[in-house]
Amino acid sequence: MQRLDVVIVGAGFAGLRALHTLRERGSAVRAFERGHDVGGVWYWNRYPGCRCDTDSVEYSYGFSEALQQDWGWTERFASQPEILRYAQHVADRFDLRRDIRFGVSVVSATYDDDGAEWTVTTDDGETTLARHLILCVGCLSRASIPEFPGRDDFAGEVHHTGLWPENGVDLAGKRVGVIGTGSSGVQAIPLIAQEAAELTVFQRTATYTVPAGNRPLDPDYIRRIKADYAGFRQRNRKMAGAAGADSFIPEPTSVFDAAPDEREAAFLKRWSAGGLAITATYDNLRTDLKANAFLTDFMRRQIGKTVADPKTAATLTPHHIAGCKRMVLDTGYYETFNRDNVSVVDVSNGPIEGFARDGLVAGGRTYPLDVVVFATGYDAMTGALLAMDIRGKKGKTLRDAWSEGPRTYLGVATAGFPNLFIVTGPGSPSVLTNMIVAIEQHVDWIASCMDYLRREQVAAIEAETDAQDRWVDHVNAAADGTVYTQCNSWYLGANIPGKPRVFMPLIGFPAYEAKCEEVAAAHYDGFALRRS
Ligand code: NA7
Repeated sequence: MQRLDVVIVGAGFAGLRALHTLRERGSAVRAFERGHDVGGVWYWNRYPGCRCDTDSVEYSYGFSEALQQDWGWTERFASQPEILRYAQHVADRFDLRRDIRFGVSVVSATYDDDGAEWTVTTDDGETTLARHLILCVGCLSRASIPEFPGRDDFAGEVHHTGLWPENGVDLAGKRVGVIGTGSSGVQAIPLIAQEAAELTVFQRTATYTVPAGNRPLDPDYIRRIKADYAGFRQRNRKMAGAAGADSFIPEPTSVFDAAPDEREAAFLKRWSAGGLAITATYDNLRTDLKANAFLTDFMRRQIGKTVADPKTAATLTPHHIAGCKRMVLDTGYYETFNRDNVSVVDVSNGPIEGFARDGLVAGGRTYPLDVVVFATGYDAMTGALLAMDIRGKKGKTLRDAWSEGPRTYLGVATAGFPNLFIVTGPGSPSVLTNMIVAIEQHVDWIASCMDYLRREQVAAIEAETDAQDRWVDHVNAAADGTVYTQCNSWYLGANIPGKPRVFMPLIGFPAYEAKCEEVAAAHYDGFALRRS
């Protein structure tokens, strides 16, 4: 049995960064990854049209000046193949693969209080001992596939966007059904429509989507960024979403003070520029519901301008307020519904009942299909963590500790589970920010914490229950009254039957980073430290 300083679960962007940083600082580290290569969500999400909705020059690591100077992004929003190539390049460049075991899943991790170490077991039966366990399993990595009856009887193919076959799916000449109109569905639908004979979109909730305005990157723009990449990263780090320093700066007026034509022009300018910066046109759109009503109204009106059939346009128009579910970026989404081979079925009132041998049944009607695509999302933020049997002090399971929703201190640690760190865990800004920035901030904080523990000869570090309770209250208070709590979303766990309704990410990135620094400077205030 191998004994290490650190076991990392996952070799996506978080796992790679943690492996590199901790190894550089002298720890014996090993990562376990269920995929057969690095990349995490970008390894698994191979569906047509998959791309990032954060600008590629920002959705990349900032820790190595040589890396950011050498790497060249080709598009404003990078596609999945390009992002995967980037992850592979990072793994090769920093020689990370030699400390990663691919194709194995961690099934359990058990903490031994006396020895202050974790025993980690993988699905091939191997066990590893480690002082620290770092969970880098991703916020949106545990696919959610509704259990519709009759699936085994269905004669056609079934795929989930997040588990897309590596060699693709041949959709030519087929009748395809897509269930779900979140980011994955909205990205895939225009491309599937071009390939399939017929496409039927099963929509439970209409989505707000903004034209991405994707384009090849201008070499002058790249040169400007690279001339001071560190400064660009620094400016982004001061933004609420840790991104958009060049594009998210709000208008200097409150939305209430802007005249109607000024407001319309401001929204239109950002709509035409593409990207999610429209949500930051005025700085109170996400926090003030009355202010948000202006954005909601603007976005609803854009749909009818593109979709030719008024009935289809009405079906595609959301009823909830803009930004309360995660906003989506698209390329040609609404235009797709003007094609003759595409139709949308509203299943909000007549839900999908199950599979028939030759298709899907919804609202009492059978829709004949050859391929069904589940674009039904993820058991977000906690799904991949709770899929493992994690046992802390006195054998308590993480599942029990979080039975009423996740409880963490700073989103990075949880009481009862010493020496366990979660990268971008629930209670941290994570999915409400540029994920790469959130990952790097967490990994650097954890690495400094481990240096401190070594220096001070601390065997075990554990979040204190009081500090954790205050933190959970803080996360809830930050979300109260904002647009995010006004509808059912995966932020709240509402997409998974039986999941506790708790707003999981923390709103407020720059302040969060300062708070983490403050905790570290105060000798890890809120954590109990047990000396060796
Ligand atoms: P999302 O955003 O969770 O979207 C899932 C979609 O699937 C959404 O439209 C759901 O409708 C729909 N859904 C889920 N279950 C059903 C059932 N049973 N019947 C009909 N429709 C259903 O997942 P994505 O993969 O698109 O995106 C995840 C994130 O990845 C995204 O936010 C980006 O951050 C990247 P609902 O809205 O729940 O009514």
